[in-house]
Amino acid sequence: MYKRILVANRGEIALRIIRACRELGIETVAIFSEADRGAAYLELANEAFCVGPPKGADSYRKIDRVISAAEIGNVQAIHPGYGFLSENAHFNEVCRSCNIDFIGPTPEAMARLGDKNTARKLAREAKVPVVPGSAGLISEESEAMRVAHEIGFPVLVKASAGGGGRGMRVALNDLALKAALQQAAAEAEAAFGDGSIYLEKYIEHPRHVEVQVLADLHGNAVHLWERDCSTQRRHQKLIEESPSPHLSQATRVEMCEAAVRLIKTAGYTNAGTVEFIVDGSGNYYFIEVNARIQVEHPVTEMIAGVDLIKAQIRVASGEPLPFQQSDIVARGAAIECRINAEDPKRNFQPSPGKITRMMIPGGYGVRFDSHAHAGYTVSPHYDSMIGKLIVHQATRGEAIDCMLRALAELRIEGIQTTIPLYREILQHAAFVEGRIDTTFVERSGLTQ
Ligand code: MV4
Repeated sequence: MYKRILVANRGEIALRIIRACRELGIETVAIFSEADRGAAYLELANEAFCVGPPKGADSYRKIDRVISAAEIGNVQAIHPGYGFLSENAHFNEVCRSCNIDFIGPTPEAMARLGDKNTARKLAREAKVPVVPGSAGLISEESEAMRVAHEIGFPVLVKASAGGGGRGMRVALNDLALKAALQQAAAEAEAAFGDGSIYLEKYIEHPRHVEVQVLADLHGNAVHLWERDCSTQRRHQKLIEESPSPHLSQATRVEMCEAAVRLIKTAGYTNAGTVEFIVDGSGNYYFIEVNARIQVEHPVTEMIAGVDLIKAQIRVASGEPLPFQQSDIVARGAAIECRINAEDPKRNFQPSPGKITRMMIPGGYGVRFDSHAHAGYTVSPHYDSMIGKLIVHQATRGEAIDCMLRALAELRIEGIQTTIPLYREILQHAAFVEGRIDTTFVERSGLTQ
């Protein structure tokens, strides 16, 4: 096991990783930008280095500075958290060349799955259902037309380098498809320096269901069941839950087993998420792999009873998985609300500033993962998430009641937050009945 690791992140996930390390008896080296100087969680690390000015691009994303901190800090491994350098295959490779373990998949597996077209090919190879569409990349307009007529409109043009909804265009007919091809390619070229595109049938009103997977360096891989992340707005997840409501047990098992086949085929190790969309008839289709620990991992930890961060560190250091698939039993229902410093009444405008008062909920089945506290100043330089409220109860109904109670206890004063929105969503008939898809929030009128 490692003696000392560097946490290449900030905020709640840095705190979450430091806590796991402390329990494992591992020392931690933290990094911070000038905007995070003096942050409370830095006190919990054994050492902390400033890596630059407030902007993420000038600090947490700067490979040379992060590696310098790792070298001076004398660590054996780096945990990248989520965002920043977490899915950067080049950084992953630099770690390897510096003899520092990257706590995540290999650079090769990361690059293979980071490219959506390659990931789709691997899925087909693993007999994992993909959305009907082009066999590979589209290079000719005529080819796109042919595929579109074969699968039928509406179609979706996707950027191979994209993800999380960037570089996607829906087309309803030939004329719109011509424009969509140009726009998606141009957007992807500008954003990722790679204008490669492919085509899929557009699935309307899909649910977003993702499968948590975990694999060691000895060929063992398991899934830890699914999370439903359909309750989102403009590709920003709001609420995540497990199990996914209205998913049949047969489909759930099939999907989770498909996810394991895919990561085995890809030679993927460590923790990852296999994303699917599920249509109104319960058909599921692979869309992409997230090669990192995700924000919503606590939902899975609660229902599966596995500390995913500790598991990541253990498997990265070479330990075999301490359990097999049959040991991973899903128990009860868990829900997470992302608490953001945003004003839902003003189009989710960021609301940075000083938290003057904060009261944290507790009680049976309540967990609050946050780096914020009374007196903490939310910086305008980063993602506006200031905490995650997670509940775990025997049933979904009880989890909703528990979340409403916990949200009523949670007081954050001095800034605007998304807390009031969650109280409305959790009482909305469609949510209560589990009739959620990726269009639910926007159609509900709750965010107008
Ligand atoms: C789709 C789709 C419908 N049909 N693919 C959006 C982000 C990226 N992960 C994939 N996404 C979608 N792919 C086909 N063929 C609808 C979405 C989508 C979506 C997916 C997951 C979560 C939220 C979403 C919101 C809008 C659209």
